[in-house]
Amino acid sequence: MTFRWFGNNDDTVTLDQIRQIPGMTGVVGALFDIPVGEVWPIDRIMKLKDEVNAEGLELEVIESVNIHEDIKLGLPSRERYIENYKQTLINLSKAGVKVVCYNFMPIFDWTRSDLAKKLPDGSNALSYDDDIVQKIQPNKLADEMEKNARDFSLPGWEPEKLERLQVLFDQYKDMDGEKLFENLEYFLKEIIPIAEEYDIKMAIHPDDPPWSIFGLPRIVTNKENLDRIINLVDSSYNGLTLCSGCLGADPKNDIPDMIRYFGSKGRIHFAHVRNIKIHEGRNFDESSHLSSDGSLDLFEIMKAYYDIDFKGYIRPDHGRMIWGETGRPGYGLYDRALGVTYINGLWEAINKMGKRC
Ligand code: DNO
Repeated sequence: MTFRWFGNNDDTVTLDQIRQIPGMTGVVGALFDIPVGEVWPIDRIMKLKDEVNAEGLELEVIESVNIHEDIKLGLPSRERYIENYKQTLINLSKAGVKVVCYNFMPIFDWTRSDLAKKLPDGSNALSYDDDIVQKIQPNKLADEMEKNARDFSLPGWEPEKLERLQVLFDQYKDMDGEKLFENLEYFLKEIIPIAEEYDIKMAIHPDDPPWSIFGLPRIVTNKENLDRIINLVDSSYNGLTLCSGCLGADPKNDIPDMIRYFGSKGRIHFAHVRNIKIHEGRNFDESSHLSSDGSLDLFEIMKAYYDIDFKGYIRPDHGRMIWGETGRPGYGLYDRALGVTYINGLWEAINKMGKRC
């Protein structure tokens, strides 16, 4: 069981608090200040590892080593960024990292229309309203996300990228899903041999939300495409971060079925477990983890992980802000800690009651 942590200078949650969450064994971290595309220096990685280890926690999962846009665009300059990526993987392996989560979303990472929507119980949560997102100018949405991020820089929404939005949109003008698949294949064919050699499992994160926004293609969206991705390079090192909340935003995605399917192939290396409440159309709020609060059945999800005898890393995903907590949107302490306890409770009950099917 792991918990995402943004580092001493950029998180309201401390390692000390994290290790007091029952059942917690590790932190999911990253070097957030290294510009996308540059090599992560070994001494910085070791420093982070030492900090985490000093609190009795492991640092075996990195989320994310982000992919430079030139790789997604398939530009000739991708070669340099791919070489840097390989070196980063080698450096991470020297620090004992086992899984690297990454995504392949053009320009934008996860997208929400409201970072603090007030829910009926007085808590607030991340929320997505497709009518707003599809109508707003991308730079306006980016400005609003930045403004509402409470002075935290949101991963995937790096200011240097947002400054170049127009240029990036022009570069993506002729990009479609097929070309993006080709560029992902090129990247994986370069990276996976290194991942194998250095024993680092690559775990692609689904697109959030799992459909096209602002006319940009998105391909990590459903079972068929995930299957295609793991077959681009047929290696167990080419695997998935199975994020229930991202994929679950599309009701056509049957999450327990996907867990069984990809899990039985040994391709799920990292499980993100969270719930969402889907409203009309493509609108949803991030609810608490509890099944009855959202649209996903967390019992069925954990049962599927049990059935595949899941041995990978898991973390609660985003949480609401509750009990007056303020902090990084989606990443407060309390609701995520409740999520951990609930996930662990489900697991214990399933384990003690259960027979695998
Ligand atoms: C948002 C996260 C994403 C995720 C990346 C993985 O909170 O789920 O930013 O870390 O997409 O590369």
